[in-house]
This record gives sequence, C-alpha cells and structure tokens, in this order.
Amino acid sequence: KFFPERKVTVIRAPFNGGQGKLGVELGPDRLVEYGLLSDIKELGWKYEISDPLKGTDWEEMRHDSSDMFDNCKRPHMVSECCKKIYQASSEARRTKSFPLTIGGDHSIGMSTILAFINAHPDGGIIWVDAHADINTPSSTDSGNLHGCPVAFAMGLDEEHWPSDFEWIKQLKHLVKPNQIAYIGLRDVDKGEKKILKDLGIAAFSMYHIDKYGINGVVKRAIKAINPTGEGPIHVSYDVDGIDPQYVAATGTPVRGGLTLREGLFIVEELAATGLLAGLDIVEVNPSLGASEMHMVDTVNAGLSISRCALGETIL
Ligand code: 5AB
Ligand code: MN
Ligand code: MN
Ligand code: MN
Repeated sequence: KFFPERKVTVIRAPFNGGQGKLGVELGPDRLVEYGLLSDIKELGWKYEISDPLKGTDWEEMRHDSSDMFDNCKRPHMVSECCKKIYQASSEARRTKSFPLTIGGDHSIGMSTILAFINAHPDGGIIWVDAHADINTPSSTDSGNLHGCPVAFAMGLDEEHWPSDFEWIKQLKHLVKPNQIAYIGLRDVDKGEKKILKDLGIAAFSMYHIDKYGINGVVKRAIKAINPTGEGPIHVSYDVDGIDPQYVAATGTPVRGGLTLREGLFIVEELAATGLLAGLDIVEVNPSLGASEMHMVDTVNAGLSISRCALGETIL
C-alpha cells in the first residue's frame, strides 16, 4: 500500500569513511554485478538508480588528516555523505518509491532512517546487526562513525557533536527510542549497554533468539515499534548480523550470529506484513574474507535479503 507503482529506487552508497577498512565502497558495484537489478525486475518491480555520491572526491576527503573531532574520525566526510544520502532517500520517498540503499559502511544508516522518520513520523525501524551502532561521539572508543549512526539519528549527546552534524538538529523529526528495535546483537560496548537500558530500547540479542526463536523475536520486535500494527517499517540491515560462516566478507565479523535462514526469515516475515517500507544493505566488503568464495557468499546473502524484502517467497 505504500508503493502503488511497485517502484524501487536503488540508492548507491559506495562509502567507506565511517570505518577504517578499504573495500566496503565496492559493495554496490558487486551487488549489481551479481544480479541485483535483474532480481528486482523479475520480482515485478520497476527500478531507478540514484547515485548521490557521484562527483565528490571521497578519496581526497579520506586523506584529510585534519578531519577529526576528539577521537571521532572523519566527521566532515561522513556528514557530507550522509546529507547526500538523506536527500536521495527523501526524494525516493516523495515519489512513493521503495528506497533500497546499498552500502558502503553503516554510517549512512543515520540518513536513511532520518529520511524515513521525516516522511513517516509514525514509522518504526528494525536494525539487524551484531552491533548496536549507538555510540555517541563521547562514548565511542574506536572513533569510527559507523558505530554511531543510531545515536546521531536520535540526537543523543548532541552538545558534544562535531559541528558538521548541525543539519540533523534542524530536521523536524528525530528517531525516538520507541521507534527502533534491534535484532541479532552480540557485541555491544559498555557505554552502549547503558544507553540501551536508560532509554528502554527494544534490543533482541542472540540470547533472545535462542530463547524465543526467530519467529518470536520478530513478532516482539514488530510489536515494540509498531503497536497499532499499521505503521510502516524500515529495515537497516548490516550483513554482519548474519554469522560469519555465511557472511565472511565484512569489516567487523562476530561469531555466534544469525543463521542465513534466520537472517532471511526476518525480512520474509516483514515483507509478508505489507508494512516494509525501505531497506538498507550495508557492510558488504568484497575485499575481505579469506577467499573469493567468501566474497561471493556475502554478496549473495545481500542479494537474498533484497529479494525477500521485495516479496520473494520460497513457495
Ligand atoms: B557496524 C564498535 N561498537 O563502535 C565501535 O559494523 C563496532 O556498522 C562498531 O555495526 C561496528 O567501533 C559498526 C566496536
Ligand atoms: Mn566540516
Ligand atoms: Mn555491525
Ligand atoms: Mn552496523
């Protein structure tokens, strides 16, 4: 009901500035090379491609060693990227097109979820990830901003933000703690645990999946962010939520994760509700993994996630 014309806007986000490893900027090209666009067509959707980062010299920005704020790395570079993704994502929503944003590192998640919430102030977000990505500029130990997008989207600790992120403070809506639920957590920093607890954010870790099963967790997550059962849902999917035995080509793998089937079930189930209204696939790094096979597995996992989101079912 949100996408009457069955149109997808594939937003390319070949961005690596939110973390230290090169290669993650190659994610979008690989996903397309392995069939993303033909998959979309075969599932009966039209698509258009949006390339908002094109024309900016990111490599030069990455080398600007003065782009630091306390221990936060490259705030200017990340903010410039996120503004562009925010605009592209808002534009897709304005034209009632399903925004499928392909990364790139997860720092861009701040913009996709902010564009979502500003288009749908009643919406809910499911963040699939091994990590909570809710460090603030004060709490982050690594200084990598791909570990901070949720904190920026929620306006947490904004007195300590680098000035580059001023634009977020001007937005009409920020993400509220009851609008996001996590699935798949297993590596959460001490400071993040306190934030999750203090704000009462719905966080389903691998422990909860063992305890309630993936079906029970998805049900609980939807209920937490969407009490009426009618609001739209955006999924920000960090492929490291899935276990590295299936998804090895990613920058911060953590063992003990979702099986490939559990990871796909989340999206199948959300698509079945008819409420799924946007997807990010991030942290595919084709340069990592011990072999070509790891890269191919990881890219194919990303493709399967997108197909499930667009309605592919096994039977
Ligand atoms: B990802 C860590 N919490 O802040 C940090 O891959 C990891 O987008 C962040 O989930 C991982 O650096 C970021 C240790
Ligand atoms: Mn700046
Ligand atoms: Mn992660
Ligand atoms: Mn992440």
